[in-house]
Amino acid sequence: MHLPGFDIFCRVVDNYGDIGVCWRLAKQLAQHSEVGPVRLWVDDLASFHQIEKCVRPTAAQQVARGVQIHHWTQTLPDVRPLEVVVEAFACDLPQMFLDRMTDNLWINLEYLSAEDWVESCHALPSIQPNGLNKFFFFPGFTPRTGGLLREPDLLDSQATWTALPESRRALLDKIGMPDHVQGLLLKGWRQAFVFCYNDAPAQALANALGHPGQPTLAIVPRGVLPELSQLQNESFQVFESPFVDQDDFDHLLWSSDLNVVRGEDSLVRAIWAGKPFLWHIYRQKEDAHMAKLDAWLERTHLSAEFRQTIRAFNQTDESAAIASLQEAVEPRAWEQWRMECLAFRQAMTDQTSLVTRLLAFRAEKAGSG
Ligand code: TRH
Repeated sequence: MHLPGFDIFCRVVDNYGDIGVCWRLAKQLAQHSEVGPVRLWVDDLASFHQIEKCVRPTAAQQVARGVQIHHWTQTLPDVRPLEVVVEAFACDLPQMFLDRMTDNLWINLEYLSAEDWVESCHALPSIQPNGLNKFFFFPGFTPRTGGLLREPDLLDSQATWTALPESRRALLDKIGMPDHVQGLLLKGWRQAFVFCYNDAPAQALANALGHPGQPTLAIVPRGVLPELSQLQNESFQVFESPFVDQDDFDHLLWSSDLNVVRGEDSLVRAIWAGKPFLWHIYRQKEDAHMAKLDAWLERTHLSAEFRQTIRAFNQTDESAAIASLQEAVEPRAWEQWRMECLAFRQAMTDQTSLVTRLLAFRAEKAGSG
């Protein structure tokens, strides 16, 4: 059987979202029984190394997790493009590739959005100067979009991992958490994982989570929301963690009671974790991000009170954020929030994954070509 190969091009523009999404896609394709070789071309291996430690920042070529990784520089090796060429986030393919593409399927993988227009733009072609069609592939939350990245065995892996208390203990050891801090968790402190942008309402988090009846330990990746550690008190403590591989990033989300996430990859992973979470969306000019947030909140079917909590967390009125978050972490509301996040996860896992849809799209195009 002919198995399609994939070339994925990734330019790291800012932060870790670009490489985060491309690395998940590459790993999932490489593990798929109906996919041939997978090559990932990345212009910034140092950022890549942050989220996958086995990637060597100085290697021009290397293999990791079944993916051939190439440093994307001015001079590329003399290769023929594989059947499917994925240009992530309109990163502009190298001329050498454009010149050599003939009947390849050219996909532009777009940013994730829950807005309505995504359904009408998903999978549309656009004819390019080299005569090929480039297809716009939009990830999304509905069946008429490109779907969300999800490993086929994700929920089983999560259940197996969380069933073993040793897994969590090993993870906490690995991130260097001292025994006396782990002891707080053993005593029943809530664990929050906080990966937000630095303009998040730190005071709201510290006030709401630092309740004497229900204290919280926040695990915060180094460099994220530094203000939070100045707000520690007897019922709110902060542990600064190092950057970990994506697998352990997921483990941190799975083992936390509350997650605070930010870009598109961490948002999707928080959905899969199935725990209460706050999405701290990337702020844009003229509050354009609020329309994106509202479109997404609509799709979650969360109750109005939790939508309000997430909205307030993304707005400048810190007292509103404190009040709303304080209500959400009260035991009855908390349980409701937890159930609703599980229901949202279920609704999303009932849909096919992005890789399944991408392969179906490729099969359809191969059949019609
Ligand atoms: O890094 P981000 O903030 O990226 C975002 C998005 O790209 C967004 O589209 C862009 O507009 C904005 O930057 C400027 O957040 P995101 O998308 O959640 O990606 C983070 C990645 O880093 C994710 O794959 C998880 C990974 N990660 C680890 O693997 N280990 C870690 O320890 C941490 C903290 C993150």
